[in-house]
Amino acid sequence: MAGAGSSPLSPRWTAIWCLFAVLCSLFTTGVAVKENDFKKCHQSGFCKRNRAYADNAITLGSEWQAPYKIPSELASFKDGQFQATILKTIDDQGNTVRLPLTVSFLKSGTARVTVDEQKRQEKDIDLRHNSGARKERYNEAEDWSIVGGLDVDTTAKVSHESKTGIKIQYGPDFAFEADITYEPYSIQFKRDGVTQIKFNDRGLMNMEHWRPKIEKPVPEKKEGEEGGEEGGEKGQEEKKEETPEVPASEDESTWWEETFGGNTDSKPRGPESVALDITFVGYEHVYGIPEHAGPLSLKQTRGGEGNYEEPYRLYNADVFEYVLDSPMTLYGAIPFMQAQRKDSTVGVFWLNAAETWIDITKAKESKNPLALGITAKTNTHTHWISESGLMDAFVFLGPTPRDISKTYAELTGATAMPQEFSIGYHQCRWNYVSDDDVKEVDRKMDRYNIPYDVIWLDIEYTDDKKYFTWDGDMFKDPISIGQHLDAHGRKLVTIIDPHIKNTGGYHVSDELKSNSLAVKNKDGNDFDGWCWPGSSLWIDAFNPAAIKWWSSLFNYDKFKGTMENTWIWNDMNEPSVFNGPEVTMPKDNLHHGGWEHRDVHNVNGMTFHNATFEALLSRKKGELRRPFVLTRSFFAGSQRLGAMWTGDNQASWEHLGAAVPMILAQGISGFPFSGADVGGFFGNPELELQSRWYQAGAFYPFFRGHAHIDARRREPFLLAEPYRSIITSALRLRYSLLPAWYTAFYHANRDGSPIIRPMYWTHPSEEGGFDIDDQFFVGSTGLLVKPVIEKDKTTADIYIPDDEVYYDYFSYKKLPTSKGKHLTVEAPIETIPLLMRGGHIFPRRDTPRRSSQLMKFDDYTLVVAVGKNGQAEGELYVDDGDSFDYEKGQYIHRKFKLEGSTLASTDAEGRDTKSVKEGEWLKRMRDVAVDKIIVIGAPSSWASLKQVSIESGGKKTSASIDYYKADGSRAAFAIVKRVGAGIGADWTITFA
Ligand code: NBV
Repeated sequence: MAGAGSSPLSPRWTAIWCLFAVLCSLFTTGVAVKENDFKKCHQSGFCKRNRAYADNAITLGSEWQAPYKIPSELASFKDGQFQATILKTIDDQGNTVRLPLTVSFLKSGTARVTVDEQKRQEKDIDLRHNSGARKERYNEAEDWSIVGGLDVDTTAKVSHESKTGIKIQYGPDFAFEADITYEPYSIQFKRDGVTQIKFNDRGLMNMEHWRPKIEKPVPEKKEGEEGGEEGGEKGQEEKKEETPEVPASEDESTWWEETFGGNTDSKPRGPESVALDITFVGYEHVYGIPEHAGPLSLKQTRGGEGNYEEPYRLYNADVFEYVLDSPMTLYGAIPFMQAQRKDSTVGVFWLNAAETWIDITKAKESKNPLALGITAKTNTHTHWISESGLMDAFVFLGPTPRDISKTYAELTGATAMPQEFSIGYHQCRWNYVSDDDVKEVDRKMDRYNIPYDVIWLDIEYTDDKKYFTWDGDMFKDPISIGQHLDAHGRKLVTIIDPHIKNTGGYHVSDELKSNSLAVKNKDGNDFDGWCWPGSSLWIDAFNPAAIKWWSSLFNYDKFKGTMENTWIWNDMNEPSVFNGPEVTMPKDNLHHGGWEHRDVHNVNGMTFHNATFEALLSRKKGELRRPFVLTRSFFAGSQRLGAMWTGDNQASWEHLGAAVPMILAQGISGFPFSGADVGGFFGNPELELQSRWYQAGAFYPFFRGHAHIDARRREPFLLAEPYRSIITSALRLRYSLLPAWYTAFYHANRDGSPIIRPMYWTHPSEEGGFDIDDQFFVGSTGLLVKPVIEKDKTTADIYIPDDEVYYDYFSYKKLPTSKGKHLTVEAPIETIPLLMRGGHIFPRRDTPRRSSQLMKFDDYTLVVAVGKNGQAEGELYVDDGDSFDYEKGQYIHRKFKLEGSTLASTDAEGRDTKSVKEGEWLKRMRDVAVDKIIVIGAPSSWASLKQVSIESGGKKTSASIDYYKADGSRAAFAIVKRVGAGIGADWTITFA
């Protein structure tokens, strides 16, 4: 019988009904993304205007006069900074607008180019509609994104200066040069005298300056003509006919107001976009600017065969069932692009948090008729267009991908060292429905010996989608879940979304309102929108007071039912607003400090993620542990706060294939702790697909199985054989390689290197690998993975980037590889195509256990893949996986090296580890040893060995060795057992 709280008219029923209605509406249109819910460039006024501006400039060619110039008397260079005023000519009378320019040369060798608008700096503008918005251009993106690397290099020097321009040398050994031309304003960035990157070379720079609206007589409407600009096209084209003399870019119809999907944007500051053309000279490949579902090597966007018609868009959005191979926007945005040619990598970071579009075209440079036989090089032209904010771009001149990753990480920060459990396997679905359900899944995983670390609770655990509460009927005793999981080192993740049910008597909503910490609408009142809980408010995580308050909500005594092994998932933080324009917030909403949502949209998700991260740092006084927070929305810098996943994919082979390029793009864009829903979120994967997905997922930095509420249960133990065993093997493989993964995370944390690495990143000299995005190396382990992503496929063609030797991971076969060629390997359904590159040593833990915590003090196995020169090298990094004690030296970092007949372990940083005062964890690690060493490709001179000698700390011991001769294509290998050498100690093993 329905209780009083669940009568058909109760809020609970209303919410269920609304959820039902939303779900129905999602499904009635079939499974395709509602593409029409999202703008195309021509429906976004500023994108359309800037594309038109570009078309005009390009059509006019040499007749085009870019209106931006620097009078030499307004330019100066001092202490590593060039400062000038760019004058923008705005009419035939020669009137100008002043745009202050700063070019800063940073110690890292990065250059930063910032352009502002003087009138707006001085707040000398009028806002329409009595708006309470700020008058300046948004200049706080750096407060969220940048955490270092801004020190100016005061040694940067002028090498040439004249009335027409200035040349400034900077960077390592002054190998870099910025060549600034005054009229029209443009910059060339050179390395070793060769131009790499050009700003405004094509004259597409456009900074829409503030201007008052001058009311003009509205042309009379013809019958049948629509009012306003619903996405633009129709109204504009007809208007164009009436006023043919107005260039499309000066068409005012999108300046003062824009309507899309029934929502009108009041645009109190009128048009204010910033756009710039950036040319990568001699570069054919560009990568980055996630998040898009498409190839790693970005496509051209101005039409033509195989190209996109639309620019890449960055406007964080909750895109329902996204389409693949598309420049359409997704949940997160990192406006960072790198360009690659043989032996050279350069990059640009466009620091702007507003809606951004990027056009890409490639063109052969016209051939020099005198340079017979020399093929013309390709230039990649990009055109960056943002709706508002500063023009603020960082230029990286490489020359290697590693340099780019490192210098970008210096600015935006590196991947946080993860909670160790978080790189294990996560079991999620929407939803585990009760205490008992969770415990039952946990027991079954154990019954079938399937390792996993975390079980997740989606939105249904709450009472009526009121976060920080529990559905008391289904989750009667949430603490008992935490305790049950803790018994074998497992964790619980609960979802907390940014929309707060707008209802009285709910402490979160009451406090949010009474403290005025919610996002405001354009009139300054709390913005109310529709989301899972129905009518909702959104925490304004830009506000330091809101972060403080949010933090308090996570204290164990406040968020009852949670304990030390509870961690958090932030979803819907684009933010997703069901009844908002493009399923998000109106752009004229207001945030803390008076910034319009328009200015900050792409950083919004990161601010919420940040608030939750901060909250987990302060759950209990005296408890300081690394937070684990998964986010769906992100921006440059989000890597400091946790992991991301690629959102709502589908259980299809195509989506399986799309995941790796997306994860690779994340990695090279500084946010490598990423994964895709394994199995596919929507739909039901067939068994073969699910198995292949687990095999691929075992090599995602973030590895989580997840499923939609309507999808059938598919926990690995439910699967029929052989699939259950296939998936279990994939999971065990992941678990045995956790030490190698953790070491790869360490590298990401230290120098921003990707955790899984595409071919161009590891082999920047090999052009054949530049567009390969379906295989990758794991960190610096030399493990080369090529997931099978096609149905019924039982072979894999792997591109071999060099002439090292490669071994099959499972069979130890020495493969008949050849540099630059594809190698076909057998890949029946039980097998993951996985190779070991010769020359590497990687650590494993081979005892299968139920969770990573239970493996914490297990002994190690070292796998040595002997290189063609008979040598191999590798690393292990390990710490307590939970606290920040590693910052105080509480870690083990070893370097292993096989040279001739000795294998040695030394401190990778040359530290004298004896001087480190050992804490609890390090003390326990004293008893952890290298148990086994497997040497693949072991020299035949070892064949007669029965023993190896081990020397450590002055003590000599020995261990037995078994040697297996080469057998056909299988390489010779040797196994040393019961080595017993301390994992943290210096030792040498002699194979003689
Ligand atoms: O919270 C429910 C889902 C979640 O399972 C999924 O992972 C998110 O991407 N969430 C989106 C909201 C509803 C999606 C249809």
